[in-house]
Amino acid sequence: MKIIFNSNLDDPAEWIPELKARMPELEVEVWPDIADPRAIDAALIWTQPPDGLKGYPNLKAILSLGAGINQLDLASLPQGVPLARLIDPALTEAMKDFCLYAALRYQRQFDDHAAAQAQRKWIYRQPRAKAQTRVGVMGLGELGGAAARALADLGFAVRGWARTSKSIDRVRCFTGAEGLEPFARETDILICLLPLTAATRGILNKTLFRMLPTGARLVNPGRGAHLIEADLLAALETGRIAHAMLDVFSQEPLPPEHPFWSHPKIVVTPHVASFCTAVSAAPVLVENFHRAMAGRPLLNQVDLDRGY
Ligand code: NDP
Ligand code: OXD
Repeated sequence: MKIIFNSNLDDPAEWIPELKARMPELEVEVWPDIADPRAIDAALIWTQPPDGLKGYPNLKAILSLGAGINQLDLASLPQGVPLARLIDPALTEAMKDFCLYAALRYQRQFDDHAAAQAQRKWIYRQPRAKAQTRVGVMGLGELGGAAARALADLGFAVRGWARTSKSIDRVRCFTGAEGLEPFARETDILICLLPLTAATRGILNKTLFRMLPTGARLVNPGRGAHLIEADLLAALETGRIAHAMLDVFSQEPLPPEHPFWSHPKIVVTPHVASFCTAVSAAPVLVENFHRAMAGRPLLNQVDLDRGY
């Protein structure tokens, strides 16, 4: 089996040995050094190569190097080739940890303590108990579902919102457009783990912010284009949103002149909420290479009509 590898984020020198250790017959060609596009069976990519994938007539699968797939420009992918996202246990674990960290950071008021320290002020205030701290998770899929469960295990009052109805132990679940307001009205810490689709683009906006209790916190490890940036800046100004942790941005890397960098109520992290490593991802990828060659459904296959 022969694949094309293309990524500006992932080093093929790390990935190829891990893949070949589990599948010695695998041949990997790194874009742009492709000898014969007709011989390529599958693509392992973060983004499409600049000349796209339509010139590879025998592709049996496209495997994303990310859990999100919006960076692939779905409309321009070759028709009829199955696409899979990359989900592995290490990625889910890291996202869970990020969400636990964010919720604890806000519940224990560490941002307030940092602001007080900058003014040499000793402000003793007891935090609200975890059970009284309402964390709302938008998106209850692989990552949002795992985060919601972990937050509930830690003792937070957890609510979740998804497109279709869900039943998760100790998580109050809300569904669809009509469920958004009741979900948001009692959410102190809002975590966005939605995929980026036409329906979710710009969903973190002033209408949603007005539904949240005054002083709510926003955590966005989803995608930058979920957020209307000007609406967040305005909500931070009025205090509707007290603080935000942003991991993803409409433009990445975030340009040096961007106001988020120096905003006192925003923490910026460089798309590190979660990550796959070659070691953790190789077993899932190799399983998908075998499935592609056998014409079987892929693990984590994307529903192209739904867009995620
Ligand atoms: P999944 O596809 O497993 O889950 C998506 C969830 O969002 C589902 O529960 C789905 O609802 C819900 N959803 C989708 N559309 C809507 C909608 N219109 N209204 C309400 N709910 C909706 O995705 P993952 O959990 O694996 O990943 C989520 C996102 O996290 C990725 O797409 C990516 O953007 C981001 N990510 C970020 C990383 C980082 O480091 N910052 C790392 C990895 C991922 P339903 O279940 O009803 O279909
Ligand atoms: C992502 C990833 O999709 O890092 O953001 O996997």
